[in-house]
Amino acid sequence: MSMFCFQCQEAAGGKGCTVKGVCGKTDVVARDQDLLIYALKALAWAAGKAADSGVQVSREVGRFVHYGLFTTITNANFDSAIFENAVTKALELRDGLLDEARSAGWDGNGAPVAVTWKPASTAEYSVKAASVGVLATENEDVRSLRELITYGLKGLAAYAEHAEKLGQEDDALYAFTMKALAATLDDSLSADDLVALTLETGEKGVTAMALLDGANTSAYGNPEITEVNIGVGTRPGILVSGHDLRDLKELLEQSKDAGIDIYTHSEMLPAHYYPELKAYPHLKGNYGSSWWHQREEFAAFNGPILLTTNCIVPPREKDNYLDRFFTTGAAGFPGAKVIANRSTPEAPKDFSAIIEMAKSCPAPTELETGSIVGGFAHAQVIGLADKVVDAVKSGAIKRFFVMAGCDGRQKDRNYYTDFAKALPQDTVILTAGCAKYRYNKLPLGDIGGIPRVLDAGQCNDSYSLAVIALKLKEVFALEDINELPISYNIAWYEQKAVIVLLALLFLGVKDIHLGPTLPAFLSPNVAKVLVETFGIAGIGSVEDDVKAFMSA
Ligand code: SF4
Ligand code: SF3
Repeated sequence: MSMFCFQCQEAAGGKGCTVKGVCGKTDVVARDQDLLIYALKALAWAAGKAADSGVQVSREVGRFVHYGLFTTITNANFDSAIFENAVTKALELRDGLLDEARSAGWDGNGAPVAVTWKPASTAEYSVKAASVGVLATENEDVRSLRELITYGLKGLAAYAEHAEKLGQEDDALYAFTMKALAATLDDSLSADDLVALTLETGEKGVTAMALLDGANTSAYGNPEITEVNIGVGTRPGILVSGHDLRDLKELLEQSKDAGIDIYTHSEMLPAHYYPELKAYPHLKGNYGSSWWHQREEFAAFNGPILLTTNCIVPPREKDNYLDRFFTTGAAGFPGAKVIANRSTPEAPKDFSAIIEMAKSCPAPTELETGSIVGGFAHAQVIGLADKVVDAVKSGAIKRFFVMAGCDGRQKDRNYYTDFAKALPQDTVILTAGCAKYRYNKLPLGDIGGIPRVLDAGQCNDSYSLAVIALKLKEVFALEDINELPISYNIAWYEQKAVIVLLALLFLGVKDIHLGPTLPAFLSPNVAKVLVETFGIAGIGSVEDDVKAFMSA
């Protein structure tokens, strides 16, 4: 075994990747990531100790921890050099905080091994990295809970980082991330303590998603119903993927007179729903489908591609687009061109290199024509509340299905397309995240003008779906969110979906079905707790599941 990773739904054999990631992560990068997580935990512990000693821990530390966690999300970053630099910085910050804690009176006792580890050179990183991965925790239930918390924190960190880029921060989130990371080093915590911390992670996940929702909507307006073109124009274009709306906004601004068009891919589709973004006439449309279709779709796009976050499918030598593949922020791939980070929080990034390249490229090859409709985030849906409530009262809408989450490349994900097709005509799908690509181009029709697929936006906009559910609970004067005619059939892939799941559990949502497979990182006992306490279940056959949901 040259690595071990089981953080995503595509973990090899449903157990874990041990030689090379199914995602394309090498054993070297896997170990780099293990070491970075270890160093971040040590940093978090040191920050806690410093704070307990009365030291003011700067926001810089919280920002760095969130950035570091974000880089280790599945498919975000494949660049060893980035991880090595981040480990060095984490250790420097750790040691600075420990010094401050000592000066403030800490006696230096009680530090776990991660906090006392001092490599003489970066060459020692690889030796250490081999011994600090997830399997270093021997008890499988403790390991399972520690990883569940860590993966939830990765998702939380990603959302908080996007909000930070838009100038919205919450010190309580930084403090929580550090408390929870440090807790994963604490051998004195019981399984019950860790279960409680898991739920608290869900609570803070709601806070992070709300923070990001506020950041996005205050910067770009409330998403509104929008028809998005899925065809192409005749001008060259830049294709933007990932979740970072500020990157897109700055690129739109800098390219508006360049004679090129900007297209979105995968999780960037919901950018079209924001008034301030769709106001740019050269935001031309959405090209292609979800993240895992990248190789074919990027090849056909003909122009430069910008990955602002996960999910990256590693380009191969034979792929013709490596020389027009750009990353920025937490995303990275060795050999890709990099758009440098902001020199100050206010200064825009400089997109001139990618814009210049686009000008000399051919226009995108047409993949399809037509349009899709989205923009059903909370403000828009609540604006339609009367119509929706009437449709429920009259029986025109019998049930809503929350089908948020991720897409992935496994064949059994056809389940979600078949499920959407098999749902009765008097049901409506509420979606967010790239899971939508399994059914957002199907002719599913509408119910009295309400489309049968309501897309709220990116995976973090699952928050919108929770706000909508809470609003309906209020309108129908119900005691419990679970009394609503809403079923949850969620698809997951990476760790942002983990925080979405934990957030829904914190909000009291029961009987969530999670697929296409349950996480490999859930030990049988931890899975049992989730099943018995929250009614979490996997998926079965489309026919059985539709029947069971409709009779719930
Ligand atoms: Fe395997 Fe997923 Fe880890 Fe990649 S992120 S190495 S596919 S478990
Ligand atoms: Fe998709 Fe990666 Fe998760 Fe953001 S882009 S939902 S998989």
